[in-house]
Amino acid sequence: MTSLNKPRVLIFAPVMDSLTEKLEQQFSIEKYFEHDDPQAFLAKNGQGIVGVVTRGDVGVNNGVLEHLTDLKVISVFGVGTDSIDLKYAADKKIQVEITEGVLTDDVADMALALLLATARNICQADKFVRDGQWLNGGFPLSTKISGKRLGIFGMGQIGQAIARRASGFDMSIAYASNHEKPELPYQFVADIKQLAKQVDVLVIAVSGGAQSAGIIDQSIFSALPDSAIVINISRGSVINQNDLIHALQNKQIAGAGLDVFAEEPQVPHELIAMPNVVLQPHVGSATHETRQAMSEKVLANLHKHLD
Ligand code: 8YV
Repeated sequence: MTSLNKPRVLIFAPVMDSLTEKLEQQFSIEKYFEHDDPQAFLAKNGQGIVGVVTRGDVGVNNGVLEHLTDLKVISVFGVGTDSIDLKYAADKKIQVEITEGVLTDDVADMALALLLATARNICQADKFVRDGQWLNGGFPLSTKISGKRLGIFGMGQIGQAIARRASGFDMSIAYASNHEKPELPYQFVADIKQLAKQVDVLVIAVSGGAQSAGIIDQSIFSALPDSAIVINISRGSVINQNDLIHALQNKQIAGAGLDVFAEEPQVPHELIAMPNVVLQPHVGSATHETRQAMSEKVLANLHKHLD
């Protein structure tokens, strides 16, 4: 196919170089972020663009979509659709495809890594050795995780993968979710506040978006025991970040492990200053293997609708 008759695809947000190269080979590509005035470019050239590629953490806004009158598919590099207006897409008969399934393991692994790192002070202890402090005496005691009570907010694929891993640590598992999944061997607690009252660790694994925005707020932090650890691998928007900072500063909870934040890549200095908080730069799915699988899925999802 010459570039003239290849389907036209807009890359809305930068993706991995290797994926960009494949997109350039297989489609006629426009890069939104490379135009000085991308809206003017789209107003003139948006017609005929049939595919959009974007990232889960970025999505795409309606101001862009309204110029793409021939759009058939938005192929998301990720599983989050919280930054896409799904109703608008459905009304315009635009398919929204995600890289479902392939990042579940990595994100669940990250949840456990954050949990262990936070409870066992892994980052602080690493620094302790590197700084030569061990020569002056031992490192303070940390908190046991095996056998503790885990609460998972959100029992989709990622929540379930976290539960399976935590079972290997002999943790008792309860969850709050839109609805009970009776086929799962975990305790369902209808109310997130009730769940908070009965756990040692709360892991946020629910989808982002309006329906979950700010649900983990002061009322949940007060319900958790003051020894509790909160882990978030889903979206920063689910936690009221100011309430989290307040809860940590006032020792309402013992620590937090966070891969996601309210306004990435901005991380509040209060969180950076706290040694009982482990911070990651939204890398839950960021392994070579998974990003490769995600790339392949992004391409397959485009071809499914455009070939
Ligand atoms: C990715 C994500 O980090 O799946 C999602 O929605 O947020 C992450 O897996 C992101 O989409 C790539 O930048």
